[in-house]
Amino acid sequence: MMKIRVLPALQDNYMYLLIDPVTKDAAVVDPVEPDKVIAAVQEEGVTLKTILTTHHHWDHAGGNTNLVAKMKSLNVYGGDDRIGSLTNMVKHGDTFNIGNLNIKCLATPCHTSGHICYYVTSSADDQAVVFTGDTLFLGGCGRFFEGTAQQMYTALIEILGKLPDSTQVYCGHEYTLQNLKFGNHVEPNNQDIQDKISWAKLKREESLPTVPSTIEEEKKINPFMRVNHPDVQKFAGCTEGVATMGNLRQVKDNFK
Ligand code: GBP
Ligand code: ZN
Repeated sequence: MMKIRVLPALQDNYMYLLIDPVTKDAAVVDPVEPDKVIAAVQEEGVTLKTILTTHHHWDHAGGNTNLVAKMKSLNVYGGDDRIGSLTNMVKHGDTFNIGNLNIKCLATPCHTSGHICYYVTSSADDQAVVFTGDTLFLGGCGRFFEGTAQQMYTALIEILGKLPDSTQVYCGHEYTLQNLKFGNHVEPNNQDIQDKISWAKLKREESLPTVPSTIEEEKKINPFMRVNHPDVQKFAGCTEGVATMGNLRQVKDNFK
């Protein structure tokens, strides 16, 4: 049992309020606009105890210091000492609780060297979600600012790709339509991508978020999670996954 409020911020960022409905304890992921977070916390009648920071980029971590000043005694988790007001430096495999919710830190260096994804499970049922920041987007992945194709391969295929298929994916930006357009360029015969484009267009016309997806769905529609698929390798002109990852990222960096 857990509740997640999607809080759109800036141009296309997402902040998330994560609530344990039993204890009313809450955490917020990447609170770049503190006033919107405080309004949601008041509406929900919950106690905000924790900030979960995915990475140090200002559009994710840039609200930490202001929110800490306004709310006091917040624990600020993250995996990079460039994160403002950090109190709890975490590493791969670290776990802690928000009320009855269990959080597991997954280190996914590449977009930035200190990037952390947060995998959340509830002890009351088998619901699981993952907050993926700028590592995994719906239908895409983050640029490799501070890492390599091997590192993104490890993140997407070996770590996130091995979470249960039903895990819900909440990412850091609304890039879904641009990503799917690239996916369709890579795999013009992938019907799942075409169906998701139609669905995402309807959502965005109503100004609704396209999050969450699931790990199962990403494996069907996200070219960066499909680098071991023959069609994707053929597009990339490669015969194995890591080189395919590198090629796809290079092509996407220049894709309009
Ligand atoms: C778009 O709008 O479609 N392609 C984007 C352009 C994450 S934000 C913006 C863009 O490059 N976004 C970044 C990204 O990784 N996109 C994936 C992709 O293009 O496929 N950011 O705000 C970006 O990380 C940032 C902040 C970067 C501080 C560097 C610093 Br330093
Ligand atoms: Zn970023």
